Amino acid sequence: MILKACIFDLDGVIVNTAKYHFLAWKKLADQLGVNFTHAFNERLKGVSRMESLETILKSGDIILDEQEKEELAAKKNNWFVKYLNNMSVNETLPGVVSFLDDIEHNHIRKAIGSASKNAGLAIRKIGLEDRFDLIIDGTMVSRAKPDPEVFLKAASGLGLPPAQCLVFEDARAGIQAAHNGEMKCVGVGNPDILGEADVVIDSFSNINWTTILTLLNSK
Ligand code: B16
Ligand code: MG
Repeated sequence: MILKACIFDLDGVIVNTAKYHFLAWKKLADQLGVNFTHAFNERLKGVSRMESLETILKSGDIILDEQEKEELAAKKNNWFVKYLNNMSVNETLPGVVSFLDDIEHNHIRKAIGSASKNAGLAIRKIGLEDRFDLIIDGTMVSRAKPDPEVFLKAASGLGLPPAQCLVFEDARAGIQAAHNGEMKCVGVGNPDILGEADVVIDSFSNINWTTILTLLNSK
């Protein structure tokens, strides 16, 4: 099947908003007296805001009602949005812009498939809002990754069958979402964590479309 589009996760693939999610969750976890480490944060990558909060509360054996949970989620989000607003274009991850240029040159279409309800703001802050044909974010889906909804919506928005779309993901839940949607997936990051992906790259530095096709074909 000939690939005609790339669907990019946002956080950890296009921009390192993960460090801001970490700082904001850590602040909340500290207030709740819950131990919060980078290893724990790994489990929240690609996972929705409410599910992330539930995971933190569970690890601290904290039981709250819905309204209290909404308040905590809003608190975390306010901190996170403050970090996003201070972001600049140079926080785009290495090699991303030249990879986008190269796939454009190869007539490959581009979409964002992100769980984040703040995806639009993050993309604007790094000045890439005009580089994507389509953005599907957390405000447009009702089921979180590993459900494939976000990527299937991106494929159908592009007017393509899933098999013609290649997903780029930095989180296990996202790789599983791509596979659940019958799409191939390139893991971006640590191969020890992303071993389920079809191929793994450590970043987009020195990666072009030919490299990706070669890696996929050598599988
Ligand atoms: P928000 P992605 C995900 O973005 C993040 O990886 C995850 O840590 C976050 O909880 C989720 O978005 C929701 O974000 O609170 O901004 O709606 O990796 O799917 O681009
Ligand atoms: Mg991600």
